[in-house]
Amino acid sequence: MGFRKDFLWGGATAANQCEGGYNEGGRGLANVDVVPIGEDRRAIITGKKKMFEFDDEHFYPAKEAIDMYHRYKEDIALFGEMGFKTYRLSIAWSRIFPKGDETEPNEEGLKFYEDLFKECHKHGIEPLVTITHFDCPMHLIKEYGAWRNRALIGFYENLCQVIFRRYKGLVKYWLTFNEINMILHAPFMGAGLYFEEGENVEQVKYQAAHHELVASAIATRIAHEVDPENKVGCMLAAGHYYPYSCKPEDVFKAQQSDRENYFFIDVQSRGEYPAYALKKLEREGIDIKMEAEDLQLLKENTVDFISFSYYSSRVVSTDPKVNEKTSGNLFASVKNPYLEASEWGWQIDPLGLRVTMNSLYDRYQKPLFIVENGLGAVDVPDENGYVEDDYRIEYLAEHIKAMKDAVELDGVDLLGYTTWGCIDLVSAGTGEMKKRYGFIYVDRDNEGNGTLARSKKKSFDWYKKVIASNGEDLSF
Ligand code: BGP
Repeated sequence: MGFRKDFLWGGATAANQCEGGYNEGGRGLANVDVVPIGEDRRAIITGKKKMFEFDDEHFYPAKEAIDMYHRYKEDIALFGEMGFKTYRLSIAWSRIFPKGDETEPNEEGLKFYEDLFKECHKHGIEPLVTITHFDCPMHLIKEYGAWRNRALIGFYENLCQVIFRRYKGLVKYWLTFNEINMILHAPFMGAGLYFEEGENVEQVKYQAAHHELVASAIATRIAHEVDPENKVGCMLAAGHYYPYSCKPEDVFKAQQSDRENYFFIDVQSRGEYPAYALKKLEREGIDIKMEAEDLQLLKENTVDFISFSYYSSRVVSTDPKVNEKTSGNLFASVKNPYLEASEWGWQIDPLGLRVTMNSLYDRYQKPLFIVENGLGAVDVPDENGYVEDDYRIEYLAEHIKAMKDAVELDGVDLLGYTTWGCIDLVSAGTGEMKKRYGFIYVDRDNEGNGTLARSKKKSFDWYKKVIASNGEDLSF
């Protein structure tokens, strides 16, 4: 009973939110670099406001982030001390191909990740690598219009050819696109899409999504060709939709809303466009241009496992009077009156994790991997940088209990669990440092002040114990 013996406990980060070193080692500029903190951020990440370069009025937190580019050895040692079995990180595309369309990769970038993966293995940690976590080289955005252009498939394929070969034997778990459904909610941050005046936004998003889906299938094919040991997963920003009431219209709306997100995973896992999606595209006049080989590529190269992020469930209603909204992971949702919320308004629903796991497992019948979950909170460190973060421990313990129920009582096959932001890092949604998720505190504030020193929070030792007991001991 309990979690599998080889359960992959660990934590997750993304290159742009922790590395910094944005112009070092030959790295090129990417969309994720030019999204500032502040009130313009939302318009920029959704592709409504153009920001293709740095300007003097804004602060860009990803430039330096938490400087993991220079400090990864120290950080990985701390992950090792907690007993991590896996560490989820992403490759910055523009470190390997600074502009994105070169034929030869940048050796310095390749070497950086090779050293980092070796460092992980030194501590008995299996890397879990996201090939793209929101990043797209700026040159591909300016010259090609990012993922709206089919040429991106070829550039992504080059990236995959290079990294699968170079890291053979060092990496075996891969995710093709982080939160692939984010293209609908944050198209500039998620896929480099900026919309020109008068452009059919839905048409562009779904065409770009098709390109990503084909690219994901090609990546899966190459990964399996290069090393049959490779395991490739898709990655969904998950969170089951609840109907606000049992009114049939609400229930139907909840099902429709889930499908907006499942669409991507249906293609990546089942290998074809689902009937409901084809009907929707037809109804809305969205015409996706495909090449002859696309459907076969999708069919023949489905993913090995389903990974997802989970922070909260979501709620929909058809009643205009039920309109109190809540924030959460860039998805609009009606406020759930039964749930508490984090300081950022994200509602807390551990049982929703079990519901979400069951929905995904019922639908795909493939192993699941929870690759993001956690509580973004304000931490107040003492003079030694120690934080008594009982609120975070409580959040994680409740979610681990729920996932254990899904495994033990419902029979869901779960490969692992990596908490989001295992070390404090820059928030994707807001650009803040103040919104912290880590077991490790990083001395840096929203304005970029601080020594960048690392210190352990109370949750550090707690998680260490959780891992050592394979999820049996959640006490604190
Ligand atoms: C997910 C992203 C992560 C991460 C997380 C938390 O959508 O994959 O990159 O940041 O959400 O969100 P935030 O940073 O906005 O709190």
